Amino acid sequence: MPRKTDRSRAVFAEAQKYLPGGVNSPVRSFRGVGGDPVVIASGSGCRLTDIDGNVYIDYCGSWGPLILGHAAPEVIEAVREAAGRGLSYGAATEAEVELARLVCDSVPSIEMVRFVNSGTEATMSALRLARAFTGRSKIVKFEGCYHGHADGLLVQAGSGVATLSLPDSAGVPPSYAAETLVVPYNDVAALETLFQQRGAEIAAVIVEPVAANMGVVPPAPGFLERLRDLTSNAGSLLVFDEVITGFRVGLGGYQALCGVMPDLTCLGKIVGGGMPVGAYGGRSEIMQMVAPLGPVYQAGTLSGNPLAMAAGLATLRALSDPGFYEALSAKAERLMSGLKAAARQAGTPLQVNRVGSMLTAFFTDGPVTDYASAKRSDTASHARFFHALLDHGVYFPPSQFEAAFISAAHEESDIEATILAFHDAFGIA
Ligand code: HOZ
Repeated sequence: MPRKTDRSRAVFAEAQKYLPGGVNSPVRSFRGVGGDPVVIASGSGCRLTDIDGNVYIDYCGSWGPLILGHAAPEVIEAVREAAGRGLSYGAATEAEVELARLVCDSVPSIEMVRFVNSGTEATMSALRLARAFTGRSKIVKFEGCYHGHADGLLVQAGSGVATLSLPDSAGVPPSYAAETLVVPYNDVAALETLFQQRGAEIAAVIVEPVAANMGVVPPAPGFLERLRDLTSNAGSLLVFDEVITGFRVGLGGYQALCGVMPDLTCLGKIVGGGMPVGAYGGRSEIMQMVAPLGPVYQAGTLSGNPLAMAAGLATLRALSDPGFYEALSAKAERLMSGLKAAARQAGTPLQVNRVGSMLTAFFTDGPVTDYASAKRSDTASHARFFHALLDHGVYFPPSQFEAAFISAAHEESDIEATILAFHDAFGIA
């Protein structure tokens, strides 16, 4: 039976009168896959329900934060309890100290942390700090990595910018963009050349230690280690953007897995348990330059918001359950092998990149190791696959250049049901 979409379509038509593109964040508009977006009524566990009553097994997970699934009872209860005591004070709270302690205890390189309201704020502020600390202005980023939408970081960016095939953003003064130097991800030779030529000008290199905004692309062996050496030798800071990988691949983020310690780390998504939160932190010596201790100004009315801190605390506490990450990875591995087997049986060229509980299926026959190879993916095939999954009750991120996420709320039976949907989507049922 075809899905009912009347109400979603009507609401989206109305949305387009008032919201640019009908959305508050571009990739939600389905422009990368065509068709009208599904308008969501509610989420529970691993399922989303749209306003027409269709139910989907969800692998978008609000783009990463919902590692415990939708409306996880312990998170909702914590937020309810906090809300009963007021929504915001714009003043110090105990909860923000508890969450800060938990972050510093969990993420190896973070000695001090500042909470902000989004990943964009975290990266923007971390780079201001890096510039102040080094007294230099150039920033290095990698093609296809996405670090939020601050001016100067929207240069060859991934995520929605890649989904919409925008070269870069309009409205960024060329003088800002000129402060950003761009290198292909995983390209050690290009990095070495850049540092040889301009090392003394570079304040910081910002990198997603596992790229996830061009789809999931793991770092090549030795890439992050070499990056650490080059930045240390040049007196530049290394900034890990762990907005996606933080608390996703393990309690200590990807740095704890790979053993490469950045100077600064940016967090978001899971640290806020589904509420709007970002954070940046690192060595005390650097963090002490942030106002009011030091001269780097950064502030926010809702920073450290009590509801957000409550959601973050409840989420992070659940992650230390023994075997939590192993169970997530096992489910992701099963999903990936089912997906690969279905594609093989259908004769569809497909590469699946997976790190822990995040994965991307690229419709291409060559390995995907950087932005250039990610862009070789056949986005028309991806779009057909996405819509076929939707029709079979599975919601994947509506873009080729994003990660799918498995949560603790996905049961084995949900994974098996999804694999059946893959068979249907590839026409081999
Ligand atoms: N930049 C987010 C994904 N990497 C998209 C956020 C959203 O549209 O909600």
